[in-house]
Amino acid sequence: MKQDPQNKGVNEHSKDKQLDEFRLDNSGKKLTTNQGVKVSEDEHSLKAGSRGPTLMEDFHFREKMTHFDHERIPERVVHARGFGAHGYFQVYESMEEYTRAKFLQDPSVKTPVFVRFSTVAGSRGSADSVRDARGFATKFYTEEGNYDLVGNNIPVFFIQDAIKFPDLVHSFKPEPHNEMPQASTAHDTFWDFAANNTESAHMIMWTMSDRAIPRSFRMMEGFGVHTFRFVNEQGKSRFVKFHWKPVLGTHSLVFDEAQKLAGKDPDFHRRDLWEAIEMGDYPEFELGVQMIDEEDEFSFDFDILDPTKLWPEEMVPVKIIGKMTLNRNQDNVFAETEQAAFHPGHVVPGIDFSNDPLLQGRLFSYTDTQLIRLGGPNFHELPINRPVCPFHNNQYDGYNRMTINTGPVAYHKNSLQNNDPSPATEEEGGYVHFQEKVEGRKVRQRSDSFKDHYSQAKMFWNSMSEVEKQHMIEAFRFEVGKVQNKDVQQQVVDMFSNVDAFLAEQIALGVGAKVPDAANESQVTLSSPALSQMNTAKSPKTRKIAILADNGFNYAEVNKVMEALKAAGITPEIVSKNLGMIKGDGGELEVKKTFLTSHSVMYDAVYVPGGKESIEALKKVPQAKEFVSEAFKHFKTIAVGGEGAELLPADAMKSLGEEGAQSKTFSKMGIVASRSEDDSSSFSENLINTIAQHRHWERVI
Ligand code: HDD
Repeated sequence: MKQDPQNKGVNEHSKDKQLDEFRLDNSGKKLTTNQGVKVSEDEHSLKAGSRGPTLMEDFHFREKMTHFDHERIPERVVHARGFGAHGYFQVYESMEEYTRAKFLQDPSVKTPVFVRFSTVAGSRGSADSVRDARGFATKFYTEEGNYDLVGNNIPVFFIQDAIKFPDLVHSFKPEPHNEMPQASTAHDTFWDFAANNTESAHMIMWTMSDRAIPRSFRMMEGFGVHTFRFVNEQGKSRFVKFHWKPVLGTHSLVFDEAQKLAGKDPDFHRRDLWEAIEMGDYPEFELGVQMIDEEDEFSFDFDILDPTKLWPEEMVPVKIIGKMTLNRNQDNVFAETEQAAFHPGHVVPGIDFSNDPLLQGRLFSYTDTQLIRLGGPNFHELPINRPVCPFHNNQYDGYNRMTINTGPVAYHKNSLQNNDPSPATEEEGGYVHFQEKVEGRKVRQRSDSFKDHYSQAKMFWNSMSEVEKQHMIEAFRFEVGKVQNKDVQQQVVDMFSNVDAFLAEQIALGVGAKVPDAANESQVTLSSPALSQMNTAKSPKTRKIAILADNGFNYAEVNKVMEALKAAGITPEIVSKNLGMIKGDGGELEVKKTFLTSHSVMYDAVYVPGGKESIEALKKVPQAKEFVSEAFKHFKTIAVGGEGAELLPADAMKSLGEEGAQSKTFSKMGIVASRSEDDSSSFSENLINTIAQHRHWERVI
């Protein structure tokens, strides 16, 4: 690969270094106006007498108030609520055979990235844990310019043509007459849209699945959704789909938990991301690509340009090509997360577009939306959006222009400046669009090959485990159950009878609709094991466990278990009635949260250590019992040491049966118990392995 000497040297720190030029630290500084004049007083406006009117000449008051009055910018029309983090991307081995993109060539290069995760439907202040797709937008600051991979955690989309995007969004946003409901598709207009635009069936299957309630941004997949192109140095093109695979595996909340979290901690996902990075548990995602040769464009029973279709991984394997590590929290959410402007049209040489009609429309929409949101055409100059390589062109002026372009020439071609800035040849790194041959009549039509709306929806259903299917049925019943219009409910049930008769019947029973004719269901038997979260990677790392204790707890036991948990990368937190220190026999520990400031839904597991006095105290606190029973209900790991078993809810004892009541030590259905002193190391080991399982669906609830 030829290197452009001008741009050489992009590394992991390039963006951070650039951002540093814009950082402003107020500590130890005197207060000034925006003009730099020191302010002598900031408590009182300038008045004619201490009880008199405020004077117009008070420039400090005027400036302070005016700035405040203009502090808000429009939130994103979709994906308004989001949170970002910095990091870097590194390719595992050169992808030269497939693409000329320089950031995919050299395994020693760390390309800086900024990622913004988001929900789609809710306003900027809405809750993190709602049922929704999640945005997963990555800006790679490469030596050849910014490359944005603007994807979701779901590999398909609701619609096939961008012209329907405003309709889709109007249907899922709060209804215009009463602005309800917030951040939810559980209302008439969305399901009316769905039933009348049946191409949405496949993505709805995903949004009704556990994928739409992720445990963490760190534990969800990302997908570029569309088919793009890789183009190599020789000009050979291949169709490509992009995947992000979380190293920690893909895990979800349960719906009841997600709903409670929306109230208990609306910032659950951003807090989780922030804290993980602060603690050095850097989120990692591997980048995968699926590639299809040009010659095989028509070899599949779906159209590869149709964004409502995925390429089953078992059919087109995902080649893992590199890893992204998020290792730095942002300094200022407005300046970075809020002002970040992503665009699927921000590509670099070696990455090109396909004719997917959804992608084609997106290529218009993203710049257009930044013009209103960020107030003009110079948003590329905002620190977070600046490329780390130089940029030169004749696009001058406009609101908030920051560069000072020198000289009289702002046009091409010119002789006054030797034609500079001059276009680069392909060899010099100039972007040359792939020369796809296209011909056709101007028509407002969709290809017949986009007409199958149900086969992959059925494949998704076939791929789910029984537990996942049950969750989907409940999600459908919840969402469609909130629809007021009976007709719409029936239409939805009828629509999904084209997917699966049992699913449609279950929705119908739940919402009191007519059970449709089973004859319509899709006959597809294909399944894709990669779609089930049951088959994901499992790890105890970065999980959080609450330790419920009070004075008199078994210090030796807790200490030993805590050490083992920490060594396994699990974060234990003591939860008790009051903050401060609690005393055990042999030592004391600090309480991090109380039953008021925390809740079972904020943890992956709960552990109640032994200690007679401690357990007696906990038994008197209703929230302590609720903590454990909620953990049981949400299929989480529960550990009890010694007398701690007395806090196990009746349901747990019932499902444990005889064994639970009798044996001293066991690990069953996600409940780990130790009633003897001498088995504490196997207890810790069992506990760690049990936490790694994420949830324990074998429990009867
Ligand atoms: Fe979009 C934002 C992802 C279809 C128009 N979109 C936005 C964001 C993500 C996506 C992750 C937030 C970026 C950020 O964090 O700032 N959008 C998708 C995916 C789609 C998709 C994966 C389908 C495959 N989007 C789509 C279509 C259109 C848009 C068809 C319009 C034709 N999307 C927008 C937008 C937004 C946006 C209105 C709102 C804020 C922004 O762009 O910057 O232009």
